Amino acid sequence: SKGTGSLSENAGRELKEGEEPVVGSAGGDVSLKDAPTLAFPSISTADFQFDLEKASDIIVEKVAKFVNKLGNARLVLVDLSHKSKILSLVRTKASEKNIDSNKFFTFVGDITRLHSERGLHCNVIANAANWRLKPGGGGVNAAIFSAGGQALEVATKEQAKSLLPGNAVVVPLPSISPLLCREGVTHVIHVVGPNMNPQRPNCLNNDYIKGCRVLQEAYTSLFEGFSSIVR
Ligand code: AR6
Repeated sequence: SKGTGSLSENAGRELKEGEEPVVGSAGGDVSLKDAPTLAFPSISTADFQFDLEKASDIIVEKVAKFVNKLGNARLVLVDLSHKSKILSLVRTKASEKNIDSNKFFTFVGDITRLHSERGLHCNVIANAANWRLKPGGGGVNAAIFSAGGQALEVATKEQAKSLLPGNAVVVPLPSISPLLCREGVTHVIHVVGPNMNPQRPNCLNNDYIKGCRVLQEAYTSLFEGFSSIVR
């Protein structure tokens, strides 16, 4: 049922998790599936142990600020499970702010397999990276570097050697990367968020004044990076 149907079929109905919005337009049914789309994970909220309430406030605030500056482009917050707490917090807060659900929605799936397994085409994906921009470490970083192959590692090194928390770097993918061949992902944007995990570098020791500022900067850098690709 994904990617089919017209506006009239879908009108008045809430989109479920894992479902794509579909709209009609004058002259026939036109799916939004080819609109430029950024899929991004919730930065810092798993391995980096950032507070979910605070993170969800920041995600919704930054999405609200950017979503209407991106033309027809879409922003999609992704997580692995239907039980994801961050997805449900963000959904609630986004609907309270009346954010257009055609332009921003949540989606359940592996961010490295959204097209092949879930039928959602995202031309850009974001990574919750580490400051060394190195593979491994678990979470979405391990998944993206593994799916991107050697080509992603090489392309990343060409753009930056390291990244401070709050910053993002846009990496164009070479055509040999499986993320491009299989998933149609043309760019990965690495983002380093604030870290509250004492076992990881640059721990902020629960300083949420600084932490929130760094997370806000991280999403600003991410959405500005996406905007530079879309333009
Ligand atoms: N697809 C979609 N979402 C995912 C996936 C996936 N394959 N894997 C995890 N998530 P995390 P952080 C979600 O821990 O907290 C690494 O070791 C996950 O459920 O990946 O910023 C790096 O090297 C959560 O909602 O990132 C860094 O050192 C979100 O992605 C450190 O972890 C982010 O979780 C960064 O930690």
